[in-house]
Amino acid sequence: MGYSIVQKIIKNHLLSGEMKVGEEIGLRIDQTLTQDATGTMAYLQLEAMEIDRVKTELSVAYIDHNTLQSGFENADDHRYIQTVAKKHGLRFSRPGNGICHQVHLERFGVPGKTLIGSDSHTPTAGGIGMLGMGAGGLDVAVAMGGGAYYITMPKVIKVNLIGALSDYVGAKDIILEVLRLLGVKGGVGAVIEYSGEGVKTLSVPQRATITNMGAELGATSSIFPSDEETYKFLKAQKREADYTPLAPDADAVYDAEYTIDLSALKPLAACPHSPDNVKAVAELDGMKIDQVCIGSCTNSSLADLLTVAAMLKGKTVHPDVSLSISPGSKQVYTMLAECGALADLIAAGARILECACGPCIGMGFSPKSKGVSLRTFNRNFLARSGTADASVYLVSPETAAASAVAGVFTDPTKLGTAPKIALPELFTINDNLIELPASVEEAKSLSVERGPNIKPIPKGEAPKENLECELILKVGDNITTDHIMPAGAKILPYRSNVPKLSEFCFTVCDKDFPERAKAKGGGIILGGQNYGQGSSREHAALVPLYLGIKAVIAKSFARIHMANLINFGIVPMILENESDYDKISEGDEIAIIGFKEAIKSGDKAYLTLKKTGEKLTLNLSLSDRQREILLAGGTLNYTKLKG
Ligand code: MIC
Ligand code: SF4
Repeated sequence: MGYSIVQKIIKNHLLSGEMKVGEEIGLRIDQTLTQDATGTMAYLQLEAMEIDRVKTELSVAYIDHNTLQSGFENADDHRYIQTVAKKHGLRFSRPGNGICHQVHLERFGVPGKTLIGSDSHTPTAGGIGMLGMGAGGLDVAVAMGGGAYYITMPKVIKVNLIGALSDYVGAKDIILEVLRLLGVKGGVGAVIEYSGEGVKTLSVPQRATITNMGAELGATSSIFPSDEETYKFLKAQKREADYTPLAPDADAVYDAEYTIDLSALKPLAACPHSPDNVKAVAELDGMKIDQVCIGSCTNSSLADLLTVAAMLKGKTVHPDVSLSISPGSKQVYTMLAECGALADLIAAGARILECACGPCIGMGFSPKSKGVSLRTFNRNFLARSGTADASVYLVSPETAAASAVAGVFTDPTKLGTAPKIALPELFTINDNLIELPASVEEAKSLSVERGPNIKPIPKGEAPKENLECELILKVGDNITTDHIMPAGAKILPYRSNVPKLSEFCFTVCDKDFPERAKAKGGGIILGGQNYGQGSSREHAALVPLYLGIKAVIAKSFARIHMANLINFGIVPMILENESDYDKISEGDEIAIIGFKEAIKSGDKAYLTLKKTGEKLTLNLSLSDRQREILLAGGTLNYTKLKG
């Protein structure tokens, strides 16, 4: 039996375990990336593990999330990351250089290699045939120290692309179609591999839009073959030496297969508040809108923004609409300026923001009350925009531009023939905002700068024999890390300050949660399906740990969040019978007798509901390594014990 692309990469990087779907495997990681909102924690953990020098082929620390700097906090974090990077052997991408995934694709990604990043959209690198995976900061720190990264051997889902996109239909519409087909849980435990004749018609930036939003499917990663288009892209970046062709074997076997006819696709939109709530733009046509935001790691490439500029040229953004544009990288921004497209955007009334995440993570540009916002981003979770009652729709740059001018939701295919965008054979390359690390010798005398906002990381504790506490919070299906630990301009400055951050934990669902958790000294949380989907932020585990949460029970967990819970010693348990969910109410006193023993060796634990005496069965689907970590009270303690 032949191998798929992802199986080939895994085979070349396998450090432990067997390549059997569902088994835990350890992978050698060639490259890592961090961004600043998760980076401070990752580097504090790197320091705590006493790793002097990174052992990867390449590690890059990006500053792209917390760039508002409305107080000293972000600037302190930036300086900490800059000094820690220099000392420990990492490249540092300065603020202003762009969004981590866009810059990594342009300047560092290599087909066939592995990359983990403390950001869930790290699979963007799959656009050039690299196996990119999102991870918690602690896992990234371990990989920087040369340790393995553990995942469960994924299934491989093949998405066969046939035909070619019509005018005004974009790569975003392809991934929205995949989301419509598979849903936000549809990729859990799987890597999505794209193949078929249609692949050849897509450029690397288009492919990267698709692999980027594989995160919204819950997939471990998404990947495209490495072919002539990949070569063309790398050559344009003067990196053709990094090219290797990559294709599946002719007899590769897949766990599932879907076919999408690109020629039949129409513009799509993900409606509030989930990326899989997909409708045709034609159905929404005419709906009044208030805001359009173009950018984010999904759709901020040169090709995307040249398309938008061509559509806006000579026009004016509708008076009732506010349009923001954030270029993905300094390279994109520079090239837009060089060819005059930037002037067209400015003339049309676009509000140009710096090349960073910006409104995507709620850093400014919150819509008006009950506002309708069209965004080329990847997430439209409740309140993520900063306005809880706003309606956020995820759309392509083509739909965004057409709607910005019309003032209403507009199907761009109505506009006739689309402008033809020619990409240059050579991009403008200037890596002057990427600072190189100090030499081993120089590094010895360098010190790391730590501002007062950087507070110690809470420590996990070994579990007690029995767990007796209150079910302190009950939530529904598809709870995102934006519910657990919201972001946005007010909260993000405290990413390095867990005590302060704890004041916001779960407030999207229940504004009294932080106070209640503090008053009761913690407890257990009950969730539904796909608990913890979305971002890789380990704060969604660290903050509950700080508030005394010992375990989370759910119908199912999202991959990265489950790994983060284990890393910080919070025990994830799965309801054996999903219908038991209805038997437990918030405020119930519960007991799990033999809790520690179950973690040590059991597949099951038994929860007694004190109000009725009824016993419910919980599954502990853990590897031996994960059991040891939980028994030690988290990965930091575990690493210390292992010496
Ligand atoms: C996001 O898109 O939610 C983020 C902000 O990039 C997160 C990381 C974070 O919370 O810092 C992600 O996707 O992992
Ligand atoms: Fe930044 Fe948004 Fe991409 Fe997250 S999804 S990395 S916040 S641009």
